[in-house]
Amino acid sequence: MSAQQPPRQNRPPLNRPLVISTWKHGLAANDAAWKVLSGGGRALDAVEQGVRVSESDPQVSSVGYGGLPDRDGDVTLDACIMDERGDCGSVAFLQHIKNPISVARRVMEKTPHVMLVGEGAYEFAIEQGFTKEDLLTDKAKAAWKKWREKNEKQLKPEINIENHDTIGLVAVDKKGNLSGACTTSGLAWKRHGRVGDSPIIGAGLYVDNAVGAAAATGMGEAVIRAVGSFLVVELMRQGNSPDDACRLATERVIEKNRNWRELQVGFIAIDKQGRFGGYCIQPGFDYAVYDGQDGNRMLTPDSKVAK
Ligand code: SD4
Repeated sequence: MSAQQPPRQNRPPLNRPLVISTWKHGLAANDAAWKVLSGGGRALDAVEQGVRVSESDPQVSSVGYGGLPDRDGDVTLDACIMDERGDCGSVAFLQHIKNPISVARRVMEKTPHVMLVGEGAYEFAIEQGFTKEDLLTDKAKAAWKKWREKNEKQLKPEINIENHDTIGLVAVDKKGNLSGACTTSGLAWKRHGRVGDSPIIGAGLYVDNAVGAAAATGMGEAVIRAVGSFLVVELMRQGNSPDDACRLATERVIEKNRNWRELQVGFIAIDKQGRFGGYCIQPGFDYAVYDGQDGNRMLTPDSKVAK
């Protein structure tokens, strides 16, 4: 028997379209994604339009413009996108481009590659008509200066504070097609050149149109060790609900990371029917859900560490 989907009799009614995304700024991203989805648009367009809102918002301090810089004061961005056909594109360690998700989409659509990094990703973006911009806002620069004065050597981010705000957003459209996007400036004060989970297909994001889609947020190194988002989707393929799949994948992250008590990881997931869920290690993570039944709202998932 194929392990592609849970048995037909167990399938709930369809809840489509649907979009969910990480953290509070997910509400605004969902709004933009919903405009595309409610008009009958493609999930791929919805996820790109959604996360572009967070990337362009200088108040969101871990994504795109306004993101906190690395320890040298440079804003370096990671992003990836994946569609219902399993096509995907990614950029990592990209500087000076405000909307890395759209560069990732161009990598997917205009090149034979999946991932471009650093200077090569930047040159590709310029070639594609993106403009060079200074992404370090005065606010982010001031925070960086303060961090340097306070503790130049310490790189341990404060849980839910200095390492949050990555946006992972996954959607299913009216036709039942799934897509996802993930974009971040990564851990604040990271070493120059560090790449996290967010641009890595399978770690920060994974989509399988036969099953579901998942995205991760939190300490990227911990997510990569467990290939977190791929694992969530595989657990749904085995019949687990999105909530259970996120919980079981978080348990795996815990198994693979001895220092799990000191870090945050959170997952969100949807399945093809439009069920959704999330789970995290530490309390403090929440996610935004937009569907036709209840509109756009924040939900708090269960966590390993009690609230
Ligand atoms: C990273 N996963 O670069 C990202 C950070 C993050 O919410 O998710 N913050 O490790």
